Amino acid sequence: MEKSKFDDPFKEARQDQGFGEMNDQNDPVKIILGHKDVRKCAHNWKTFQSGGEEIGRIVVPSEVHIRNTRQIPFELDPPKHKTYRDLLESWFKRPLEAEYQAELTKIIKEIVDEAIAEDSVEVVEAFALKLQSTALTLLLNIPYEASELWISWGTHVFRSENTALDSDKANILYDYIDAQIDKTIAHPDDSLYALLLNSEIDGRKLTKEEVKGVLILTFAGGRDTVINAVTNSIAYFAEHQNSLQRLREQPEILNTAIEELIRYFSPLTQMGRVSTEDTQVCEHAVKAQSRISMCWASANRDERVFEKANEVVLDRKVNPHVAFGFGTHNCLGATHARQIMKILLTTLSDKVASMDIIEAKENIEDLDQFKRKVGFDSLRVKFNSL
Ligand code: HEM
Ligand code: EMZ
Repeated sequence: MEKSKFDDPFKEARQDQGFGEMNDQNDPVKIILGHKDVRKCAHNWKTFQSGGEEIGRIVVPSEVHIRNTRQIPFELDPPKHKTYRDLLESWFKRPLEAEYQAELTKIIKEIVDEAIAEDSVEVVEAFALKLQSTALTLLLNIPYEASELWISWGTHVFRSENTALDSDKANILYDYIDAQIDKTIAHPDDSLYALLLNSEIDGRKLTKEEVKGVLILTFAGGRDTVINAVTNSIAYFAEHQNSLQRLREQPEILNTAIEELIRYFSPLTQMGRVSTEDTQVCEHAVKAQSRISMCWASANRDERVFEKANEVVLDRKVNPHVAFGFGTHNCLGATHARQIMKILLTTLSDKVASMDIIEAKENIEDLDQFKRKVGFDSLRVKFNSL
């Protein structure tokens, strides 16, 4: 059995009725599975809201019991959403700058060289978490050393092994961000914290709580997703040595290959919304104030949209995947995530001849009706130098 294979557990339900159901902490979720329906719901922010009263309820599993800070701009709807998003847009485009890419290349080369020098590496902790955390220092524009503490937190910020939601762990992140905000007020610098503390909305400064909301989202939203994208890519190229060779010989397919890997892995399985009115999805009633979710992972395997949907086609020509979301809330961190993937794949194809998987423990998400592999709890790999 290939370790890098990610099955589509949604196929039958998607074809039969277009949705599935999950009893998440006694607050059920109707999981929308088809590509067209997912895009329709994501587009319809008036009916399917992100910014409802109950903070954390749009996340599946729901975070209402572990979080009372609103994540910004994620848990806001238009027109408010745009005012905050406009503050962030150009900062999150910095990964397109040459200097940023040079720094990121340095970081990634060092991690790959280290991996080659070892007999074998546990990729999730020693490679992907390290890469994600050190790269995040660039996005926040703070010293590299800050990443050491984040790495010590382990891969998840809201979860620990066997606990989907761990409030003690979440509090470590919240307290840390509070302290960083106070530190930046006392000693202003050029970080994302400082940018936000100096920003104004509707003629007033952002509150500390709002700044905290942006930072929690940046830490949480960009953590597991990047770790899974990186780890799953290593597993894929370990088992498809020819594909690594192909990237070496045909670097012009690199961007297309990245989109395809992101489609295939869909590192964020789903995201929810709360309905503002009695309505219908897939000819099924949805009551006001109930939850739906858009299953990006299922939409990305919809056979009506993607030929050979369950295969990785590195040079796939048309690829309208929704792994980074769709419409209003499309991923703000996508530029950063794509640069990480681009530099990682280039560096691997430059330096690594092949990789051998020695041991793998899969990470399976439990969505009641569906069990979905999203990545690995651990993946031990031997990197063979070119
Ligand atoms: C939004 C996926 C990396 C920050 C989203 C959404 C998806 C997604 C599907 C839409 C959520 C919705 O519609 O409610 C991913 C994937 C990633 C990734 C697959 C990696 C491969 C990152 C990174 C960051 C980040 C690295 C930042 C450090 C955000 C933010 C939003 C968002 C701030 C909310 C945007 C808004 O509400 O306007 N992401 N993400 N993401 N993501 Fe990502
Ligand atoms: C939230 C979410 C953001 C949530 C765009 O997605 O990512 C999840 O991993 C977090 O648990 O709090 O940040």
